[in-house]
Amino acid sequence: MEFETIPTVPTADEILDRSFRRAASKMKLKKNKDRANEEFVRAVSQAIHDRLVKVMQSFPEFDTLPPFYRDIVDIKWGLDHVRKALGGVGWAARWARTHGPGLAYQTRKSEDPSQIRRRAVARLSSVVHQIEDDLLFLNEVRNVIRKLPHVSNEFTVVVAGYPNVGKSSFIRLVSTATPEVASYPFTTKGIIVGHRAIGRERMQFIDTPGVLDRPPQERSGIERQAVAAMINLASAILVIIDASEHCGYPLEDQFRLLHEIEEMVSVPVITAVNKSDITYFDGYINMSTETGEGVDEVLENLLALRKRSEEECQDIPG
Ligand SMILES: Nc1nc2c(ncn2[C@@H]2O[C@H](COP(=O)(O)OP(=O)(O)OP(=O)(O)O)[C@@H](O)[C@H]2O)c(=O)[nH]1
Ligand SMILES: [Mg+2]
Repeated sequence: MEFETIPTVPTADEILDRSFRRAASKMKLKKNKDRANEEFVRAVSQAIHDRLVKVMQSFPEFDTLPPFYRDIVDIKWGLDHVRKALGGVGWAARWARTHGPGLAYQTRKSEDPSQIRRRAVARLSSVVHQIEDDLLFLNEVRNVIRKLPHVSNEFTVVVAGYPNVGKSSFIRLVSTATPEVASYPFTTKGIIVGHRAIGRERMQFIDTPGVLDRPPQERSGIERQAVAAMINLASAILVIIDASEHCGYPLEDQFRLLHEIEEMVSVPVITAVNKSDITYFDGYINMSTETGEGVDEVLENLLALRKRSEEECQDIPG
C-alpha cells in the first residue's frame, strides 16, 4: 500500500524553523536591506505553503482507498477527523499563499521594514501554530497506517471467531504469519496477513481479533477491524469454534456469532471446531492446532472452495 512511503509529518516548529532557514539563506543574497526584509517574508510564506502542501499530498485520497483501508482508518480515528485535520493544513497553506505576498509588500512600503517584517513573521507563525494539533494528529495517523499489512488480491481466507479459540494458533500452523498466541482473550488486536504456498500458487490467510456476539454498535474498535476484514477482504471465511469452552465463552454464544457471520457475508463460510484434543464435537470438522489433527481436512476444504471460485470466475463471460 502507498501508506508505507508517507514521510513523518513535521511539527509546527519544525515547519517554521525550516522555512526561516530557507528564507534567511535567500535574504543573504539581497544587497538592499529593505528588499532583503521583503524577500524574507515572501520566502518564509512560500516555504510554509510548500511544506504544508507536501504534507497534504503525502496522504492518500481517502475517498478512493480500497474499502478495507478506508474502514480501518474510520474505525481507528474516524474519517471525518482525519479529513478535518488535512483541511486544517490546507487552510494554513492557503493562508500563507494568499497573505504572504501582501505581507511582503507591506514590508517594502514601510518606514520601518524590520519591525513590519517581525510582525509578518509573527502572523505566519501564529497561523502555523493554529494547526499544531492537526499536524501532531496526522503524524500519529501516519505512524499507524504505514504499518498496516499489505493485502493482495488473491484467494483470501479470513479466520474469525470468538476470542481465545485458537485463530492465531491455526494461522501460525498453516501460514507464514507468526501472530502472538496466548491463553487470554484479545491477544490479537489487529489484522495479520500470512500466506501458504499450495503447489505453484498461494493462498492468503488473515488472522483477525476475536469478535463477541453483541450488537455491532457495541463492538470495540478491535472487534470492528475483524468485521471490516470479513466484509472487505474475504474470499472465504473460516470460523473457529472452541467446543471445550476453554476460551472462556459459552458454545451457544460462539454459534450465534457464526450465524451472524453467515448472514452478514456473501462468501462461503466454513466452520472448524478446534481443541479436539480436549473435546470432540460431532457433526463438524474437528481439529487441534496442538496435535495437528484435522488441520489438513480444513485446508482441503479451503482448497476446494478456492477451486470452486476459480471455476466460477472462468464461467463468467468476457
Ligand atoms: N488444548 C488446545 N489448546 C489450544 C489449541 N489451539 C489453541 N490453543 C490454546 O488456546 C489459547 C488461545 O490461542 P490463540 O491462538 O491465541 O487464540 P485466538 O483465537 O487467536 O485468540 P485472540 O487473539 O485472543 O482472539 C492458547 O493458550 C493456545 O495455546 C488446541 O488445539 N488445543
Ligand atoms: Mg489471536
